[in-house]
Formats: sequence, C-alpha cells, structure tokens
Amino acid sequence: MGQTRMAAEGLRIQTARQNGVLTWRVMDLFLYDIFWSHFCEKARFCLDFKRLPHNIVRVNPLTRREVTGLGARGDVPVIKDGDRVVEGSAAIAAYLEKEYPDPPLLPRDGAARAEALAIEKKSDDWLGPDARRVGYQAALENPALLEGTLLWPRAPKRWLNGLMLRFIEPRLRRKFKIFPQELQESRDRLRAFLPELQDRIAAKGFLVGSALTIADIAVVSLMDPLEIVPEFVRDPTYGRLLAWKRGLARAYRRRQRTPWLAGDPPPGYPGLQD
Ligand SMILES: N[C@@H](CCC(=O)N[C@@H](CS)C(=O)NCC(=O)O)C(=O)O
Repeated sequence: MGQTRMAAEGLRIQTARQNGVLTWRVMDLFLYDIFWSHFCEKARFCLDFKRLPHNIVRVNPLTRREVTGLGARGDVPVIKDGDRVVEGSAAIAAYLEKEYPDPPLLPRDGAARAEALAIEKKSDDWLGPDARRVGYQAALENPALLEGTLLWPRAPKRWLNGLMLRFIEPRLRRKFKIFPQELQESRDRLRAFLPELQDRIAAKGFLVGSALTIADIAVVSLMDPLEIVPEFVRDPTYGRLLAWKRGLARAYRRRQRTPWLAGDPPPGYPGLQD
C-alpha cells in the first residue's frame, strides 16, 4: 500500500492506493493521552512508527472525563479513529496493524509473530505495572520527581504541593498497589525478567528477529520508569539492557525519562528528554 499524507490546518488527508484505486480519506485519528504515561508512550510509538498523523487529546488525570465521555472505562491510552474507539495499548497496536499494515509491527513468520506478541503481553501484564510501581515509590520518596506532572513546578501553585501530595499519595498507592509486599513482588519479577530480555537482545539488537517489532516498542516504552529507580538504573547487571533501550529510543526519536544515576533527583518526573 503506497501512502502519502499531508496535513493542512489540522485537517489531515490520507491518500492510499489500494488495488490500483486511489482513495482519499480524512484522517481523524485521535489519541487520548497523559503525557507521562508509559502505556501512552507505547501507543504513541506505534502511531509514529507507522507515520500516522494524529491529534493528541490531553486527558485530565484526575477526572478522565475526556475518555469516560467516549464511553471508555477511564484508563489511557484510547484512540478514536472515525467512529471507532479502541482502548488499551495492545488493542490499539493490533488495530493499527490491521488497518494500517505498512510498515508492520509484527514479523511475517508465524512463530516469530507469536513470540513478539508473547513478549508484548508479558510486558503489558507485568513489566509496565511493575516498573510503574517501583517508579512511583521512588517518586513518592522524593516528591521533587513529581514536579511537572502531578505536582506544580513553580510558585505560587508550588506552595500547594504538600497539600496536593497528601491528597494524591494515598490514591496512587491504592490504585497501583504501591505497598511493601507488592513492591517486593514487583522487584523480584523485574529481577527475573530484565536479564531474560537482556539475553535476547545480545544476538541482533532486537528482541525478535532482525527488525523492530511490537516487542521492542513495548519493552522500550514500558521500562522507562526504571530510569528513576536507583536500585535498577545504577545496577550494572542491567547496564546492557538500559543502554540498548536508550539507544533504540534515541534512534526512533522517543522522549525518555532522565536517568537518575547519581546525586540529587533529576528535576521533574518524568524529566522527559528528547
Ligand atoms: N493494559 C493497559 C494499561 C493502561 C494503564 O495502566 N494506564 C494507566 C496510565 S499508565 C491509567 O490510565 N491508569 C488509570 C489511572 O491512573 O487512573 C494498556 O496497555 O493500555
């Protein structure tokens, strides 16, 4: 499918040649997004990889009314493509692959495809939530890391951060189960899974086969909160994996959290860098 796309004053038009017929289609693809969410980054990465022009709708993290208004549960990411609403990064990746197959997120070979999808699933089910849990724990211990996202970075609003933190901390802990036992389980799972991933990239620089797949997109995006967790980011055991993640993210021009390698916390969680 040959495609050319152009954007004019927010109206995006796609021409696609399918079966020799040139069709025009107004691109009204919307991503409902919270900019520091690593699951949203996974969806953004897929959209950008497929070079799909889209509009970003910023979701209020406290009310989520932009997504509940669509009939969605409230989690992000959500996309709306015409009148189709798709919730969750895995469903979004699968939808995009079906509707906009070129370039592909999945290998052609059946076994490799299954492998890539299995890594994506394990990353969605565990890596994403585990990295988020240990990431928020580090941030709650060092609230400066929350400035710019959940807390205000500048006075005078900044003076309300203590109050705001007292309001959001118990909610965050309940929502993402940031409690001692769950934290320990997350650390244990990460310590088992990260070396597995590290072994996989050794051969060809990608998790499956010799090209980027949804497995790489999921892992690179969902690992990102670990950049602010000293016990992972400063442990040389994971050095090769983190270097791979940073290199791939840079190659695809993804924003990443500032690694907290030494000294004071990096300013602003997630301290996103280009
Ligand atoms: N499995 C879902 C997970 C999405 C998810 O956990 N999203 C978080 C943001 S990172 C969310 O919206 N949580 C609800 C909330 O914080 O209220 C996916 O792959 O999209």
